[in-house]
Amino acid sequence: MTRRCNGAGSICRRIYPALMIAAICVLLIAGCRREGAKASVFDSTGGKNTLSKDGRMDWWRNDRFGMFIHWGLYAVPAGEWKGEKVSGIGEWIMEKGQIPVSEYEPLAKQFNPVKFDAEQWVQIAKNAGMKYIVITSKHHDGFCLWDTKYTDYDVIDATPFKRDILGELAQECRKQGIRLCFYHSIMDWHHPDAQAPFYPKYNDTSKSNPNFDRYVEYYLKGQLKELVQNYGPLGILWFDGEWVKDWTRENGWDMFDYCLSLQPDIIVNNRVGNGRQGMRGLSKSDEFAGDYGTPEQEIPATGLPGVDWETCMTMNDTWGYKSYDNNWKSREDLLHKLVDIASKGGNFLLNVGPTAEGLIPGPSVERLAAIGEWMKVNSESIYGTMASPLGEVPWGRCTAKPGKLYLHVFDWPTNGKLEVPGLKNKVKKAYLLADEKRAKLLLTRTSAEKVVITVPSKAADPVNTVIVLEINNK
Ligand code: FHN
Repeated sequence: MTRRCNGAGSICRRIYPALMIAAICVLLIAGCRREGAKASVFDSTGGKNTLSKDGRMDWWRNDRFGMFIHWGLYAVPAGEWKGEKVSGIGEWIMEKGQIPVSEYEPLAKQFNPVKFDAEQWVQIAKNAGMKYIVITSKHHDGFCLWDTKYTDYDVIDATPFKRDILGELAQECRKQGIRLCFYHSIMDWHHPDAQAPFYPKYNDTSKSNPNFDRYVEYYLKGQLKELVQNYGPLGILWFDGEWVKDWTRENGWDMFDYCLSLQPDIIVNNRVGNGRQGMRGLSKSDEFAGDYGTPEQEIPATGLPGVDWETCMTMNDTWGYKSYDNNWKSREDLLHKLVDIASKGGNFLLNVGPTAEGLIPGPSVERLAAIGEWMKVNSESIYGTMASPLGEVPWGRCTAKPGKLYLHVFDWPTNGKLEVPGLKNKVKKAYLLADEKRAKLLLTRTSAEKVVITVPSKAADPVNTVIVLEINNK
């Protein structure tokens, strides 16, 4: 494959030295600015950015629920290589299978997802109650799902499909009022200035690439600018793969400022910085760039007051499509996770891994539809809510708004008496959220800290029935 401008052309040799000097200056400034800006936490673009962090985060804190989409060439082998199953998450087949670039690249010729329908995908997300979509513009394998001028290793130049997937999604998201966001990998197993030379261990974090800064300044930043300018405004730039040895804390701040310079109200996750504490996902401190923490495949045990976080999770055991991974979480479990996360003040980014044909797997569609049925009745108890002010409750979870508590009852009391511990506030009224008449439920205060609600013998929804309490704020 003739590579265009990703590290070999003559023009590059002339502009690179200038770029290098620019890069060093930027990093030096970033370094000393960081010292100065510690106090202002994450809003540090020196006045360039009119919106405060709170201003930028407002929609995100309200919306609570998004769709993660891992899609790319790895959907073609779907977990198998040369007839052998390859263990691990599907999108890592190039690394787990130790596949050379020369053997992996030709997958592009087989990538022809004729059943891809942006309208249907966005509709599936919207019907589930999801308010934003984060799709892999480029994952670790380096393949680009849009028409980029920085390489031919993209859906337009390298595949028979030749349709601008991100362009079609951007249009549909605008039409259906869903915020489009891009996942973008800092680690790149295809780019010669990034981790391609580390073959067969592309993910070798002990290795460094002397040309990595060139990759950052020219390729990574160039493509991010393309994505924001061609498909924006975007909601979030969701970075990943920041654990490579060459990515520094300064790189993180520099990239954070760069993203805000491209779009002042954009949100950038904490994987732009390299302070993430593993799968726990929160940054070690505010020394590291990023607007919010990203726990992966796990939910914090308790709420994290004052911390913005978003748990990302698979529905089975893989992010990218694997034909034989059918270890699907139940719809009940997924709904309980959404409520558990909201009750702790977090967002839920739930993943789908479409097939190489362009279809979201059936079991994912079913589960999202089921969550959507519940959200149609109960979304008031998720959007715009805050973490529960109550401690642990034995029957489920609680979310809150000023003057209101939403009791999410997973285990309906067989005796028709729901005990609510830890509630000192005066309760003015209790009713079932699903009851349009909002008929009053009988309330009894049994102690300074406990009220008992008399409820119907049968739960309106066995998975989660919501009772609303109208309370005095103090
Ligand atoms: O390596 C990736 C993985 O493929 C997937 O994209 C997840 C999603 O958050 N992030 C990384 C693992 O932490």
